[in-house]
Amino acid sequence: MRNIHVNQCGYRPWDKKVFVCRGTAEEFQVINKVNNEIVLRGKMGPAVYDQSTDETVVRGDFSELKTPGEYYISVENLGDSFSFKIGNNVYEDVKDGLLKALYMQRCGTELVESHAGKWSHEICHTSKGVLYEAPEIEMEITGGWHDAGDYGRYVVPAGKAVADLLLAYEFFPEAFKNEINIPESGNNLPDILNEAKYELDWLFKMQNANNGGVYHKATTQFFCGMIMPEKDLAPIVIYPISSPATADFAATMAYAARVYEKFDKEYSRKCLEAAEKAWTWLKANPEPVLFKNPPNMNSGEYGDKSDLDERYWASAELYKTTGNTEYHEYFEAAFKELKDTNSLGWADMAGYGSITYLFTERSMVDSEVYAKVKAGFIDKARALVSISQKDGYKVTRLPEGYIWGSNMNILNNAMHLVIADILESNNAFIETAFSQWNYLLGANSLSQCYVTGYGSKPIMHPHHRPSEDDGITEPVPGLVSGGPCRALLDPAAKAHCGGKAPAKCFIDDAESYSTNEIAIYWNSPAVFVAGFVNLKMCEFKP
Ligand code: G3I
Ligand code: 9MR
Ligand code: ZN
Repeated sequence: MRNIHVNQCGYRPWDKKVFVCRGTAEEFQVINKVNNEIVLRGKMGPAVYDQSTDETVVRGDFSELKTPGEYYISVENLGDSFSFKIGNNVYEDVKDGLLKALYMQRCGTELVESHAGKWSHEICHTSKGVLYEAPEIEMEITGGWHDAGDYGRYVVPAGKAVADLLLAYEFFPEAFKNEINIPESGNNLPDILNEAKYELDWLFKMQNANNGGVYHKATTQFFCGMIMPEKDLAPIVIYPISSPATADFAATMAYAARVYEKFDKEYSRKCLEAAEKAWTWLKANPEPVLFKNPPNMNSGEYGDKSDLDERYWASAELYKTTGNTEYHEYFEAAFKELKDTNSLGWADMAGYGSITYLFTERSMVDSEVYAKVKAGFIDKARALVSISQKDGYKVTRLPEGYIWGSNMNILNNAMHLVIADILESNNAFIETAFSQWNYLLGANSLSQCYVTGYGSKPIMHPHHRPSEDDGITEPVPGLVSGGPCRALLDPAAKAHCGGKAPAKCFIDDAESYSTNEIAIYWNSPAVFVAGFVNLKMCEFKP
């Protein structure tokens, strides 16, 4: 077991470079991997107790070392770290891989070898879906991404995943110039928008053409076994319309209408029309229509307690896109009612509404409301910094924050911090965002790189059906694992993680869906953060 934890994808020459060490020590050495020469000696910081891992840790800072090369860190009595690179482009491959992983989740299409390499597979889920409430009615609903390790397709998490990609593109267009070898590469759209469009094209099909409401999900009745998608032939059921799904849809489509406008006016118009139609349904259904799994079935629920945050987000997007004051009025009223206006989780989407409002042309917004939204956003960023400063690994989560999909929450926090810095420049925001990135890629107490296919100790056994059944040793690359979940919610976690500290309740085992599944909306905030860390020094300061 390693004691010295680094970002296994490396560090850029100009960045602050921090590593974490379990145990106590006074000094560290950075050693050139090629000739084993010591290139830097440094002093460790003070020992701190980390609650989330129940460890005493020390941290070292080797920012001084800027020369590109391959190195490792060595500490007397505690051993060596994995080796890592210093270089300008150390995060480029992982950024492309994180985005490409969404292509690998595509449903209703063959993944051909020229794009998918050895992870190619046949076309899947081509049958029509039947309406849960009226099984005699069939609908064509092929396409979109498989949600996660399962093959369900759910509107709610799709909204978050697409929004993250659109934000990544809007904030960091320079970082997404590479073609990532998907079927559409080389057309007039950047690949990040090509990939998002694959999901948007499916989302259209989930809208009821008559009333504008959006069906919650399209899944088989029960999760299938660990089989390839083309072998999953059970009928696909389209579950009822819900208001969170409809509002997420309205928001996503209204947002897409803006982003695709300059590339394809017709598509943009279609997105806006669908968004407004969904809003019409929401107006006709002012009370929440929340989804709960009916009995005798077990695909993901994506249930919610409230839809106000989703409606708030939808109103922000529709207002920014159309300038129609009806949406502005809704937004202002919802802002007053909401308790949390900053979350970026799949069930708590208000943060997306706030971000959109904060980046709406100043002449369109109400300056008082704007100031309040902004103050709340910045306060949250400060609170995240303060949590991170007390954490041994600089994570922005308290011990109780290691829940199912904790890595998404950590990446969402990094997103929040990056955006907060754009609104109000603050080095602590950027440093803390970087610490979350470092954590994801190995600077954690398990020295685990939580992405498949990258780093020295990548995830090898995600709860991901294709990776389990394709007969290939390496899992599909670029997938973000959910990460530690203290609640031990699956048999493998119960068997292996009992008694462990929260941030250590993780097992790289395909059985452990509560700690080691993958999901499109865990990749998507990673794509955003990867966009940010791929900018050249200071490029992100507007
Ligand atoms: O929010 C509460 C928190 O307040 C509480 O302290 C904590 C204690 O455990 O629980 C938190 O709720 C958890 C919730 O996720 C947070 O988002 C629930 O316990 C936990 O069961 C729930 O897990 C969700 C899981 O589905 C089970 O429903 C995950 O968020 C969600 O990402 C996951 O999604 C699944 C789909 O259903 C099916 N497809 C795969 C996908 C990924 O695993
Ligand atoms: O594979 C399923 C995964 O996507 C879900 O997140 C998880 C919890 O809902 O359930 C997984 O499926 C398991 C099912 O719930 C129980 N039988 C075993 C299934 C896969 O191992
Ligand atoms: Zn499929």
